[in-house]
Amino acid sequence: MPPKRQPDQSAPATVSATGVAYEGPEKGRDPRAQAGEFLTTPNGVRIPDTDHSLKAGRRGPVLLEDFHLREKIMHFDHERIPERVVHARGAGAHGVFTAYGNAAGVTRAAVLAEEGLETPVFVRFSTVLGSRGSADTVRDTRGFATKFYTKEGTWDLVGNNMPVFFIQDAIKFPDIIHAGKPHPDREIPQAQSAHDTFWDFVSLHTEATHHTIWNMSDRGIPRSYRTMEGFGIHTFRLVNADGETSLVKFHWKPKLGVHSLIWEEAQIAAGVDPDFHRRDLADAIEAGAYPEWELGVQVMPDTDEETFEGIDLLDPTKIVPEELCPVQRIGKLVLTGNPTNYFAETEQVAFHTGHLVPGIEGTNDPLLQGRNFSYLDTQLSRLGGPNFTQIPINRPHAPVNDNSRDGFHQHGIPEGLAAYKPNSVDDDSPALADASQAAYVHVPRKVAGEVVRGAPASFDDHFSHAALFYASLSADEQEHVAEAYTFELGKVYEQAIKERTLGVLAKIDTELCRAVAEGLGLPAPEGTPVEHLAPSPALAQVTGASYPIEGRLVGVVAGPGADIAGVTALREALEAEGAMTKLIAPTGGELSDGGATEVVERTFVTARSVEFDAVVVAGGAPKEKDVKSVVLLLESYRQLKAIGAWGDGADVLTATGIDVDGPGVLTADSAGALVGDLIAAMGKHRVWERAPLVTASQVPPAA
Ligand code: HDE
Repeated sequence: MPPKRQPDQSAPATVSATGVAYEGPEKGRDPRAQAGEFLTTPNGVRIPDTDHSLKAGRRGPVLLEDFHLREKIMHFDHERIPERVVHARGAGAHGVFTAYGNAAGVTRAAVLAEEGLETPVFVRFSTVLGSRGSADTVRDTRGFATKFYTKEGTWDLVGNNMPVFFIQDAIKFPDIIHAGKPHPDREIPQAQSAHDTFWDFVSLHTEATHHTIWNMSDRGIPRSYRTMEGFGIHTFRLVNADGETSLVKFHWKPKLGVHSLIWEEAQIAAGVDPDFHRRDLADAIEAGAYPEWELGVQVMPDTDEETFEGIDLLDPTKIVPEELCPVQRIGKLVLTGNPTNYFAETEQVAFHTGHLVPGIEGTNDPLLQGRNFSYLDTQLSRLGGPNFTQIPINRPHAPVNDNSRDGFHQHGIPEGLAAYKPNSVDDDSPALADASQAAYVHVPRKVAGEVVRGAPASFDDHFSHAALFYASLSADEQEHVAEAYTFELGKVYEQAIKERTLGVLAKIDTELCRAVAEGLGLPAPEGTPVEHLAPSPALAQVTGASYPIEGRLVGVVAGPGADIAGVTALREALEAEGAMTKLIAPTGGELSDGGATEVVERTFVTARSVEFDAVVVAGGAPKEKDVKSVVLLLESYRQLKAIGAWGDGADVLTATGIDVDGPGVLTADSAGALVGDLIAAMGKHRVWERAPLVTASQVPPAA
């Protein structure tokens, strides 16, 4: 038992951070929220006037004794904390993870092994390169970090939406990040990889090739955080109740499928809605379209070589194709709640690869080993001291009894005298647990070898998995990869960097190299493609499969005189599928056709194609061509969205220049007759058949 307080000892009263009794939400209010009806100082003194400083006379100097002025300004001056060095831009959500129980054979961790066990979680999605205020939709890797508040302690799975990383050893992290961040002289470009230093580094440091081609693929511009896969990247070691170990890779599989933006959308959204992904996540949760993923594991034998089918499991630039080792689904994550306060939760959450629970261990992957140092270290400067696990969003949901004391922002009031072990004055409390009492006992591992700065020979293969990835993509996706390289390298000034990168592409795929070289106006080096494993269909995302349309957004163009009853019918039918609509009209207000009334949520001024997954023109919509609605429709058509119209709404499409018989252009007599086809088309995410008609490729076709 923990030591008891001595009879002569008192401690501060148990009041919350905002001065009210800490005994759980009272009358529906959280005691940590601001309390009382009056404006006060941080010490609870009520304030009669917060608009004027205390002065010696109305025209006189301000007095130093104005404690309200000084407290107010002092706090404001210190509102910002250092942003994350990487992954500064993010969005978070609360949720629940439920274990299926089928992982009990491979791990003793209750969070994964105990059938039906529900564990609360907080997830933070992020971009990597940009600052806190940068745009969501830039081409970049996305972070996918999950904090599981398990009953055996906190477990963080700090992953990305891509299964590999730029570097094989943590010691290179400052190099890749310095190369990717804005140039140090002018601090541009923000949140971009399309600049000289990034391509300089990745073309010289060719172990980055595999991660770079993922960034250049559609995975670099996700449609939504809800439509991304997640990966633990490193190989982890799971330990079961009998002490048996396996090597595993973690995967998050989104219920809605893996979908991306089109590059044009990503660029427009960065301007017209820089909060695109943040808004999408929050709106979906608010609408009850709770984002869902299944957690999967690839389970591989724990052998001395730490390889699987010849693939080095300690090399974070390599994948294990799902066709060679299937992903077994072991639990479900559902995000059910938006944060109440961005700073308190999403900004202050602190993840750490060393936050592990019994049954889950790391491996000797040199990237993971370095991360285990970095994440603790960074919180010291970011969160101002060693007590960051006491911040509400970081608090474990398991009892804590460590012998750590003091430090900045200590919120605990530890009792007893002996913050050391062994002790006799507090009966040797706290006790040590053994494995049967859920202690974290590391699996004994042999470590031997010479002290060297070096890597195993298998780490020298920098190209075969990049080539495997490219060969596994659909034709549409391959074209996007060629366009992305052409765009990014087109922004590079130094010719030598472009040429060196073409040399890298020549090793991946001859046609890819040719297309990019032609787009850049440079000669293509001779193709020297490396051998690779058989293509892995699981890596492609344009597959023809259909997915639920939960959280998708349909723009409905209407105006005075339109069929508003039809708009209502369409909205209700889509809402029944978990999708949402926004009514677009020339001006704001409400539209009514005598019976039904609908609120206009976007005007021709505020609507833009990128916001919508499909655009539908209502019967009776205005026929005079407003240039902004023409842009909306033409952009949506070019971005391969489903386009629909009912009644004489089809005339608006025709007047805009959209062929009503073209692929993915749906017309019907009434809204009700349109909805089925619309849902089916949106379930495919894009009208890929339209691509050859509209996507003016930056890359010239093969001669
Ligand atoms: Fe991170 N990384 N990282 N990283 N990382 C951080 O931690 C670091 C790496 C990832 O939403 C930092 O709290 C090093 C791989 C995510 O709060 C920092 C290395 C992967 C997040 C840090 C890596 C990641 C971070 C910055 C090379 C995918 C955001 C602030 C060894 C598996 C977490 C912070 C959040 C954040 C260091 C490489 C994912 C500086 C040294 C590989 C999702 O500690």
